[in-house]
Amino acid sequence: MQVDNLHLKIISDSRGKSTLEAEMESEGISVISSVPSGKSTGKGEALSIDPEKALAKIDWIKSQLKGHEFATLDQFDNLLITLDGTPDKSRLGANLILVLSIAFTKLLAKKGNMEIYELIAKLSDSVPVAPRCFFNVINGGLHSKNSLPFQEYIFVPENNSPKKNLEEVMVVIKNLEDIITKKYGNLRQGDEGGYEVPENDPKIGLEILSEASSAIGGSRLAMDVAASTFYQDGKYDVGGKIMSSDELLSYYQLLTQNYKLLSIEDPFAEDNWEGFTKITKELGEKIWIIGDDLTTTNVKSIKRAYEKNAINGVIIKPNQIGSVSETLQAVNLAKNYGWKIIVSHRSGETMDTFIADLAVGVSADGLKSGCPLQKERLVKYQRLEEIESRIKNNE
Ligand code: 2PG
Ligand code: MG
Repeated sequence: MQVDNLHLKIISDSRGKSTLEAEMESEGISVISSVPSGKSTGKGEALSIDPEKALAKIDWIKSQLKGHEFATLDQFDNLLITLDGTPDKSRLGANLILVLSIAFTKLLAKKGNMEIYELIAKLSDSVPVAPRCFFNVINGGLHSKNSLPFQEYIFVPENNSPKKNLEEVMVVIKNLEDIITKKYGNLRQGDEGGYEVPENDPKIGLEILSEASSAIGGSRLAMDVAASTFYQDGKYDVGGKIMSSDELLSYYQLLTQNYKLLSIEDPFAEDNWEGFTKITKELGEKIWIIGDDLTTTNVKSIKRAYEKNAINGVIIKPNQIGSVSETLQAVNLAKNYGWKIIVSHRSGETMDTFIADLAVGVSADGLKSGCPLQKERLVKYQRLEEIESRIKNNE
Protein backbone atom coordinates (compact mmCIF):
# COMPACT_ATOMS: atom_id res chain seq x y z
CA MET A 1 0.00 0.00 0.00
CA GLN A 2 1.18 3.49 -0.81
CA VAL A 3 0.35 6.71 1.03
CA ASP A 4 -0.99 9.09 -1.64
CA ASN A 5 -1.95 11.98 0.55
CA LEU A 6 -1.20 13.12 4.05
CA HIS A 7 -2.43 16.12 5.96
CA LEU A 8 -1.53 17.07 9.51
CA LYS A 9 -3.28 19.59 11.72
CA ILE A 10 -3.41 20.78 15.30
CA ILE A 11 -6.53 20.11 17.40
CA SER A 12 -7.36 20.55 21.11
CA ASP A 13 -7.42 17.64 23.52
CA SER A 14 -9.76 17.21 26.51
CA ARG A 15 -7.61 19.58 28.57
CA GLY A 16 -7.66 22.22 25.82
CA LYS A 17 -4.02 21.54 24.95
CA SER A 18 -2.72 21.27 21.38
CA THR A 19 -2.28 17.84 19.88
CA LEU A 20 -2.01 16.25 16.42
CA GLU A 21 -4.62 14.98 14.00
CA ALA A 22 -3.65 13.28 10.72
CA GLU A 23 -5.65 12.54 7.61
CA MET A 24 -4.10 9.87 5.40
CA GLU A 25 -5.25 8.72 1.99
CA SER A 26 -4.51 5.77 -0.26
CA GLU A 27 -6.25 5.13 -3.60
CA GLY A 28 -9.24 7.29 -2.72
CA ILE A 29 -9.74 5.81 0.75
CA SER A 30 -9.02 8.14 3.64
CA VAL A 31 -8.90 7.88 7.43
CA ILE A 32 -8.38 10.21 10.40
CA SER A 33 -6.37 9.64 13.57
CA SER A 34 -5.34 11.73 16.57
CA VAL A 35 -3.11 11.24 19.61
CA PRO A 36 -3.44 11.90 23.36
CA SER A 37 -0.92 13.07 25.96
CA GLY A 38 -0.23 12.14 29.58
CA LYS A 39 0.48 14.12 32.75
CA SER A 40 1.78 11.46 35.15
CA THR A 41 4.38 10.18 32.71
CA GLY A 42 6.96 7.45 33.27
CA LYS A 43 10.64 8.28 32.76
CA GLY A 44 10.95 5.59 30.08
CA GLU A 45 8.28 7.03 27.77
CA ALA A 46 9.11 8.00 24.20
CA LEU A 47 9.17 11.78 23.81
CA SER A 48 6.57 13.91 22.08
CA ILE A 49 7.42 17.14 20.32
CA ASP A 50 5.61 20.47 20.17
CA PRO A 51 2.76 20.01 17.65
CA GLU A 52 3.89 23.18 15.81
CA LYS A 53 7.29 21.57 15.26
CA ALA A 54 5.58 18.42 14.01
CA LEU A 55 3.72 20.48 11.39
CA ALA A 56 7.05 21.83 10.20
CA LYS A 57 8.35 18.28 9.65
CA ILE A 58 5.46 16.85 7.71
CA ASP A 59 6.55 17.93 4.21
CA TRP A 60 9.87 16.20 4.68
CA ILE A 61 8.12 13.03 5.92
CA LYS A 62 5.80 13.11 2.92
CA SER A 63 8.80 13.30 0.59
CA GLN A 64 10.28 10.23 2.31
CA LEU A 65 7.02 8.25 2.04
CA LYS A 66 6.47 9.15 -1.61
CA GLY A 67 6.49 6.20 -3.97
CA HIS A 68 7.12 3.71 -1.13
CA GLU A 69 5.14 0.46 -1.31
CA PHE A 70 4.44 -0.88 2.20
CA ALA A 71 3.37 -4.52 2.41
CA THR A 72 2.89 -4.45 6.20
CA LEU A 73 2.40 -2.17 9.18
CA ASP A 74 5.85 -3.19 10.43
CA GLN A 75 7.42 -1.89 7.23
CA PHE A 76 5.65 1.45 7.59
CA ASP A 77 6.55 1.87 11.28
CA ASN A 78 10.13 0.74 10.71
CA LEU A 79 10.68 3.39 8.06
CA LEU A 80 9.51 6.13 10.45
CA ILE A 81 11.56 4.68 13.31
CA THR A 82 14.64 4.62 11.06
CA LEU A 83 14.02 8.17 9.83
CA ASP A 84 13.78 9.27 13.47
CA GLY A 85 16.96 7.41 14.42
CA THR A 86 16.84 8.15 18.17
CA PRO A 87 16.12 5.69 21.03
CA ASP A 88 13.32 7.87 22.44
CA LYS A 89 11.78 9.16 19.18
CA SER A 90 12.79 12.69 20.11
CA ARG A 91 13.72 13.75 16.57
CA LEU A 92 10.39 13.19 14.82
CA GLY A 93 8.40 12.91 18.06
CA ALA A 94 6.45 9.93 19.44
CA ASN A 95 3.23 11.90 18.88
CA LEU A 96 4.00 12.48 15.20
CA ILE A 97 5.14 8.90 14.53
CA LEU A 98 2.15 7.43 16.39
CA VAL A 99 -0.50 9.58 14.71
CA LEU A 100 0.84 8.34 11.35
CA SER A 101 1.16 4.75 12.55
CA ILE A 102 -2.47 4.71 13.77
CA ALA A 103 -3.65 6.27 10.51
CA PHE A 104 -1.74 3.64 8.51
CA THR A 105 -3.26 0.84 10.63
CA LYS A 106 -6.76 2.24 9.99
CA LEU A 107 -6.04 2.48 6.26
CA LEU A 108 -4.80 -1.11 6.14
CA ALA A 109 -8.02 -2.26 7.81
CA LYS A 110 -10.28 -0.19 5.58
CA LYS A 111 -8.55 -1.29 2.39
CA GLY A 112 -8.77 -4.90 3.51
CA ASN A 113 -12.47 -4.45 4.26
CA MET A 114 -11.92 -5.23 7.88
CA GLU A 115 -12.81 -3.59 11.16
CA ILE A 116 -9.74 -2.19 12.96
CA TYR A 117 -10.09 -4.71 15.79
CA GLU A 118 -10.21 -7.55 13.27
CA LEU A 119 -6.95 -6.44 11.68
CA ILE A 120 -5.32 -6.09 15.11
CA ALA A 121 -6.53 -9.57 16.11
CA LYS A 122 -4.94 -10.92 12.93
CA LEU A 123 -1.67 -9.07 13.51
CA SER A 124 -1.45 -10.22 17.12
CA ASP A 125 -2.77 -13.73 16.59
CA SER A 126 -5.70 -13.21 18.96
CA VAL A 127 -9.43 -13.86 19.01
CA PRO A 128 -11.36 -10.58 19.50
CA VAL A 129 -12.99 -10.37 22.94
CA ALA A 130 -14.55 -7.41 24.76
CA PRO A 131 -12.40 -6.36 27.75
CA ARG A 132 -13.66 -5.43 31.23
CA CYS A 133 -14.35 -1.71 31.52
CA PHE A 134 -12.19 0.20 34.00
CA PHE A 135 -14.20 3.37 34.74
CA ASN A 136 -12.15 5.96 36.64
CA VAL A 137 -14.88 7.75 38.57
CA ILE A 138 -12.93 9.45 41.38
CA ASN A 139 -9.94 11.56 40.33
CA GLY A 140 -7.04 12.46 42.62
CA GLY A 141 -3.28 13.05 42.44
CA LEU A 142 -1.98 15.11 39.51
CA HIS A 143 -5.35 14.83 37.75
CA SER A 144 -7.09 16.98 40.33
CA LYS A 145 -6.77 20.26 42.24
CA ASN A 146 -7.88 19.41 45.74
CA SER A 147 -8.43 15.70 46.06
CA LEU A 148 -7.02 12.41 47.30
CA PRO A 149 -3.28 11.62 46.90
CA PHE A 150 -3.95 8.44 44.87
CA GLN A 151 -4.68 9.28 41.22
CA GLU A 152 -7.59 7.01 40.21
CA TYR A 153 -10.44 5.12 41.88
CA ILE A 154 -11.93 2.79 39.34
CA PHE A 155 -15.24 0.96 39.16
CA VAL A 156 -14.90 -2.38 37.35
CA PRO A 157 -18.21 -4.09 36.56
CA GLU A 158 -18.49 -7.76 35.79
CA ASN A 159 -17.53 -8.57 32.22
CA ASN A 160 -21.04 -9.21 30.94
CA SER A 161 -21.33 -6.59 28.21
CA PRO A 162 -20.05 -3.06 27.53
CA LYS A 163 -23.65 -1.87 27.03
CA LYS A 164 -24.73 -3.17 30.43
CA ASN A 165 -21.49 -1.88 31.99
CA LEU A 166 -22.24 1.66 30.79
CA GLU A 167 -25.68 1.48 32.39
CA GLU A 168 -24.13 0.21 35.62
CA VAL A 169 -21.50 2.93 35.80
CA MET A 170 -24.14 5.61 35.31
CA VAL A 171 -25.90 4.30 38.43
CA VAL A 172 -22.62 4.42 40.35
CA ILE A 173 -21.92 7.97 39.13
CA LYS A 174 -25.38 9.10 40.26
CA ASN A 175 -24.77 7.56 43.69
CA LEU A 176 -21.36 9.22 43.89
CA GLU A 177 -22.92 12.59 43.09
CA ASP A 178 -25.37 12.15 45.96
CA ILE A 179 -22.75 11.00 48.46
CA ILE A 180 -20.17 13.67 47.55
CA THR A 181 -22.66 16.55 47.44
CA LYS A 182 -24.10 15.56 50.79
CA LYS A 183 -20.67 15.25 52.39
CA TYR A 184 -18.76 18.16 50.81
CA GLY A 185 -21.44 20.50 49.50
CA ASN A 186 -20.31 20.64 45.87
CA LEU A 187 -19.10 18.57 42.92
CA ARG A 188 -15.86 19.11 41.06
CA GLN A 189 -14.50 17.02 38.22
CA GLY A 190 -10.83 16.15 37.63
CA ASP A 191 -8.95 15.73 34.32
CA GLU A 192 -10.59 12.43 33.38
CA GLY A 193 -14.16 13.49 34.21
CA GLY A 194 -14.34 11.68 37.56
CA TYR A 195 -15.25 13.53 40.75
CA GLU A 196 -12.81 14.99 43.24
CA VAL A 197 -12.95 14.10 46.93
CA PRO A 198 -11.30 16.77 49.11
CA GLU A 199 -9.56 14.42 51.56
CA ASN A 200 -5.97 13.37 52.35
CA ASP A 201 -6.60 9.79 53.39
CA PRO A 202 -6.63 7.48 50.32
CA LYS A 203 -8.96 4.92 51.85
CA ILE A 204 -11.82 7.45 51.93
CA GLY A 205 -11.94 7.20 48.11
CA LEU A 206 -12.44 3.42 48.38
CA GLU A 207 -14.98 3.86 51.14
CA ILE A 208 -17.09 6.23 49.03
CA LEU A 209 -16.77 4.16 45.86
CA SER A 210 -17.70 0.96 47.75
CA GLU A 211 -20.84 2.64 49.02
CA ALA A 212 -21.74 3.99 45.57
CA SER A 213 -21.27 0.60 43.88
CA SER A 214 -22.57 -1.75 46.58
CA ALA A 215 -25.76 -2.58 44.68
CA ILE A 216 -23.95 -3.67 41.49
CA GLY A 217 -23.42 -7.42 41.83
CA GLY A 218 -20.12 -8.89 40.64
CA SER A 219 -18.42 -5.50 40.47
CA ARG A 220 -14.92 -4.82 41.79
CA LEU A 221 -12.74 -1.77 42.50
CA ALA A 222 -9.32 -0.82 41.18
CA MET A 223 -6.82 1.95 41.86
CA ASP A 224 -4.09 3.68 39.94
CA VAL A 225 -1.91 5.00 42.74
CA ALA A 226 0.66 6.62 40.38
CA ALA A 227 3.03 6.48 43.35
CA SER A 228 5.97 8.10 41.50
CA THR A 229 4.08 11.39 41.80
CA PHE A 230 4.43 11.53 45.61
CA TYR A 231 7.79 9.79 46.09
CA GLN A 232 10.84 11.67 47.25
CA ASP A 233 14.17 10.62 48.79
CA GLY A 234 13.01 7.04 49.31
CA LYS A 235 9.76 8.02 51.09
CA TYR A 236 6.12 8.42 50.11
CA ASP A 237 4.21 11.57 51.06
CA VAL A 238 0.68 10.19 51.22
CA GLY A 239 -1.48 13.26 51.75
CA GLY A 240 0.94 14.66 54.34
CA LYS A 241 1.64 11.30 56.02
CA ILE A 242 5.23 10.20 55.32
CA MET A 243 5.49 6.44 54.71
CA SER A 244 8.34 4.02 53.97
CA SER A 245 7.92 1.50 51.18
CA ASP A 246 7.16 -1.25 53.73
CA GLU A 247 4.57 0.90 55.51
CA LEU A 248 2.86 1.58 52.21
CA LEU A 249 2.85 -2.16 51.49
CA SER A 250 1.14 -2.84 54.84
CA TYR A 251 -1.40 -0.17 53.97
CA TYR A 252 -2.17 -1.94 50.65
CA GLN A 253 -2.56 -5.24 52.52
CA LEU A 254 -5.14 -3.59 54.75
CA LEU A 255 -6.99 -2.08 51.80
CA THR A 256 -7.02 -5.46 50.02
CA GLN A 257 -8.57 -7.09 53.09
CA ASN A 258 -11.25 -4.42 53.50
CA TYR A 259 -12.34 -3.60 49.94
CA LYS A 260 -13.19 -5.69 46.87
CA LEU A 261 -10.02 -4.69 45.04
CA LEU A 262 -9.26 -6.32 41.70
CA SER A 263 -6.07 -4.43 40.84
CA ILE A 264 -3.55 -1.82 41.97
CA GLU A 265 -1.58 0.06 39.31
CA ASP A 266 1.81 1.66 40.05
CA PRO A 267 1.63 0.98 43.82
CA PHE A 268 5.25 2.11 44.15
CA ALA A 269 7.51 4.61 42.41
CA GLU A 270 9.05 3.44 39.17
CA ASP A 271 12.58 3.27 40.72
CA ASN A 272 11.41 1.25 43.71
CA TRP A 273 11.74 -2.22 42.18
CA GLU A 274 12.04 -3.83 45.59
CA GLY A 275 8.62 -2.46 46.56
CA PHE A 276 7.07 -3.95 43.42
CA THR A 277 8.70 -7.35 43.93
CA LYS A 278 7.51 -7.48 47.54
CA ILE A 279 3.90 -6.54 46.79
CA THR A 280 3.69 -9.07 43.95
CA LYS A 281 4.99 -11.74 46.32
CA GLU A 282 2.56 -10.74 49.09
CA LEU A 283 -0.60 -9.87 47.14
CA GLY A 284 -0.03 -11.16 43.59
CA GLU A 285 -2.12 -14.29 44.20
CA LYS A 286 -5.13 -12.22 45.23
CA ILE A 287 -5.05 -9.14 42.99
CA TRP A 288 -3.48 -7.81 39.80
CA ILE A 289 -0.34 -5.75 40.40
CA ILE A 290 -0.10 -3.55 37.33
CA GLY A 291 2.90 -1.67 35.94
CA ASP A 292 2.44 1.58 34.02
CA ASP A 293 5.17 4.18 34.69
CA LEU A 294 7.28 1.13 35.53
CA THR A 295 6.98 -0.50 32.12
CA THR A 296 5.92 2.26 29.64
CA THR A 297 4.78 -0.22 26.93
CA ASN A 298 8.44 -0.95 26.28
CA VAL A 299 9.67 -4.53 25.73
CA LYS A 300 12.97 -3.86 27.52
CA SER A 301 11.26 -2.60 30.69
CA ILE A 302 8.64 -5.35 30.49
CA LYS A 303 11.45 -7.96 30.36
CA ARG A 304 13.14 -6.34 33.32
CA ALA A 305 9.90 -6.36 35.32
CA TYR A 306 9.48 -10.05 34.51
CA GLU A 307 13.01 -10.91 35.62
CA LYS A 308 12.39 -9.13 38.92
CA ASN A 309 8.92 -10.67 39.43
CA ALA A 310 7.73 -7.10 39.88
CA ILE A 311 4.18 -7.30 38.48
CA ASN A 312 1.57 -9.67 37.08
CA GLY A 313 -0.13 -7.22 34.74
CA VAL A 314 0.65 -4.27 32.57
CA ILE A 315 -0.83 -1.05 31.21
CA ILE A 316 -0.58 -0.68 27.44
CA LYS A 317 -0.55 2.87 26.04
CA PRO A 318 0.49 3.28 22.40
CA ASN A 319 1.83 6.79 22.98
CA GLN A 320 4.30 5.60 25.62
CA ILE A 321 6.23 3.79 22.90
CA GLY A 322 5.09 5.73 19.83
CA SER A 323 4.01 3.18 17.20
CA VAL A 324 1.32 0.54 16.79
CA SER A 325 3.69 -2.28 15.83
CA GLU A 326 5.87 -1.76 18.93
CA THR A 327 2.70 -1.61 21.05
CA LEU A 328 1.70 -5.04 19.70
CA GLN A 329 5.19 -6.40 20.46
CA ALA A 330 4.81 -5.21 24.07
CA VAL A 331 1.38 -6.86 24.38
CA ASN A 332 2.63 -10.15 22.95
CA LEU A 333 5.57 -10.32 25.32
CA ALA A 334 3.39 -9.54 28.35
CA LYS A 335 0.88 -12.18 27.23
CA ASN A 336 3.68 -14.74 26.93
CA TYR A 337 4.47 -14.04 30.57
CA GLY A 338 0.83 -14.80 31.39
CA TRP A 339 0.20 -11.25 32.61
CA LYS A 340 -3.05 -9.32 32.64
CA ILE A 341 -3.31 -6.69 29.91
CA ILE A 342 -5.08 -3.35 30.42
CA VAL A 343 -5.17 -1.04 27.41
CA SER A 344 -5.36 2.59 28.52
CA HIS A 345 -6.12 6.12 27.37
CA ARG A 346 -4.13 9.17 28.56
CA SER A 347 -5.35 11.97 30.80
CA GLY A 348 -5.34 14.41 27.85
CA GLU A 349 -7.55 12.61 25.31
CA THR A 350 -9.07 13.11 21.86
CA MET A 351 -12.17 11.68 20.17
CA ASP A 352 -10.16 8.92 18.45
CA THR A 353 -11.50 5.50 19.50
CA PHE A 354 -8.53 3.46 18.29
CA ILE A 355 -7.69 2.11 21.79
CA ALA A 356 -11.11 0.42 22.03
CA ASP A 357 -10.32 -1.56 18.86
CA LEU A 358 -6.84 -2.23 20.16
CA ALA A 359 -8.22 -3.64 23.44
CA VAL A 360 -10.67 -5.96 21.66
CA GLY A 361 -8.16 -6.92 18.96
CA VAL A 362 -5.49 -8.08 21.40
CA SER A 363 -8.17 -9.63 23.67
CA ALA A 364 -7.09 -7.44 26.58
CA ASP A 365 -8.41 -8.08 30.08
CA GLY A 366 -9.34 -4.43 30.55
CA LEU A 367 -9.87 -1.08 28.86
CA LYS A 368 -9.20 1.93 31.10
CA SER A 369 -10.69 5.05 29.59
CA GLY A 370 -11.67 7.37 32.43
CA CYS A 371 -15.13 8.53 33.38
CA PRO A 372 -17.89 8.43 30.73
CA LEU A 373 -19.11 11.90 31.78
CA GLN A 374 -16.40 13.29 29.47
CA LYS A 375 -17.09 12.80 25.77
CA GLU A 376 -13.49 11.86 24.87
CA ARG A 377 -13.80 8.94 27.35
CA LEU A 378 -17.39 7.99 26.55
CA VAL A 379 -16.72 7.45 22.82
CA LYS A 380 -14.22 4.68 23.59
CA TYR A 381 -16.76 2.78 25.69
CA GLN A 382 -19.41 3.37 23.04
CA ARG A 383 -17.06 1.91 20.43
CA LEU A 384 -16.83 -1.21 22.63
CA GLU A 385 -20.63 -1.39 22.57
CA GLU A 386 -20.63 -1.12 18.79
CA ILE A 387 -17.98 -3.83 18.46
CA GLU A 388 -19.93 -6.05 20.83
CA SER A 389 -23.02 -5.92 18.64
CA ARG A 390 -20.90 -6.57 15.52
CA ILE A 391 -19.28 -9.63 17.11
CA LYS A 392 -22.72 -10.90 18.22
CA ASN A 393 -24.21 -10.43 14.76
CA ASN A 394 -21.35 -12.36 13.20
CA GLU A 395 -21.78 -15.31 15.56
C1 2PG B 1 -2.26 6.82 33.95
C2 2PG B 1 -2.77 7.82 32.96
C3 2PG B 1 -4.15 7.59 32.42
P1 2PG B 1 -1.59 10.05 32.44
O1 2PG B 1 -1.42 7.16 34.80
O2 2PG B 1 -2.56 5.64 33.87
O3 2PG B 1 -5.13 7.44 33.37
O4 2PG B 1 -2.54 9.14 33.34
O5 2PG B 1 -2.09 9.98 31.07
O6 2PG B 1 -1.65 11.43 33.06
O7 2PG B 1 -0.21 9.46 32.55
MG1 MG C 1 -1.15 4.94 35.45
